Amino acid sequence: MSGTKTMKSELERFQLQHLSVLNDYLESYLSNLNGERTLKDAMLYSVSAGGKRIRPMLILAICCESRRKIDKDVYAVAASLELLHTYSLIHDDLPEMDNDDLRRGQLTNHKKFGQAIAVLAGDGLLTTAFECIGKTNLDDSIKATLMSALAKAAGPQGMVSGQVADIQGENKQLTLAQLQELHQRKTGALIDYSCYAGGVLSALSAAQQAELHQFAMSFGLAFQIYDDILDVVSTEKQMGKAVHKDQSEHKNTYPELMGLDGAYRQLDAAILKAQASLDILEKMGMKTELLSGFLDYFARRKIK
Ligand code: GRG
Repeated sequence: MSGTKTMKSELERFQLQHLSVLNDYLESYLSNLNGERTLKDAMLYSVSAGGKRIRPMLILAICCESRRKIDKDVYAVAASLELLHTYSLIHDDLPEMDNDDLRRGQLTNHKKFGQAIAVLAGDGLLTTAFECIGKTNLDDSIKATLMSALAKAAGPQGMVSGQVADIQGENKQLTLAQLQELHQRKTGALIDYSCYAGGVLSALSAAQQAELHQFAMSFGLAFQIYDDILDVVSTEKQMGKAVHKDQSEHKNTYPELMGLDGAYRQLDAAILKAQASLDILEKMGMKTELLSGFLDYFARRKIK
């Protein structure tokens, strides 16, 4: 394997190549919908507000590492995931949920458009995500596989249940096992779907998919722990959203449960586990430089 610096620049080069195409795809897809102007504006507002695009980039990266051509259908599947993820952020920010004013460095959707339109913009993004997959030229069996997996990851067996567990867990001390289960659903399920979808599009073997799933679980866990840590150690300007909320709202987080040092240790362990899965995938014939570069996302982990 090459050194971290090369791996990172490889991912940066990859992002440079694909990010603007993905963003153009998202904007033109939403702009061309035959719907109410205000609704489309609200959907476009949050999708175009920035965002790291980690989930769609995982799909594109897995296709590239598996030597699957990144064509319009791959962009469509990647874009559909970003549409759905953006819905979850809009609804998460609502007063009845996390009640946030800022997201991606801009006013949250309901602050800009009002609560009713924000709920409907989220509904619109969630539903059109599936239409976006349906419109591809992929085989019907692949479309059905992707749609079922996305519905499972995002719905009551995944993210929605995670969100419910999060709300019901407020002001209660969860055990580490309960916290892990909550995070696996709320954050991990969509990251797992990203890897699965990349694998389906690339026609990976069952063994490769199984190891990619292990990578996704570790990466998703690291992602959530890091998000919890950033809430403690970073500023609103750095994050583009309110910080230090978890403690004041008695949320269940890694730093709350085991202190900042304990959270950093868990983060390091999850990163090592993710890298170990990549080493196995490499032995199975997949390239892994780009996926390894995703682990550099946690490079700021020594901020204290
Ligand atoms: C409303 C059903 C429903 C679910 C909401 C996504 C979510 C579930 C809640 C967001 C709360 C949160 C901060 C979760 C931690 C990890 C996470 C999903 C962060 C946001 O994702 P990023 O960092 O955001 O990829 P960007 O803006 O870069 O896309």
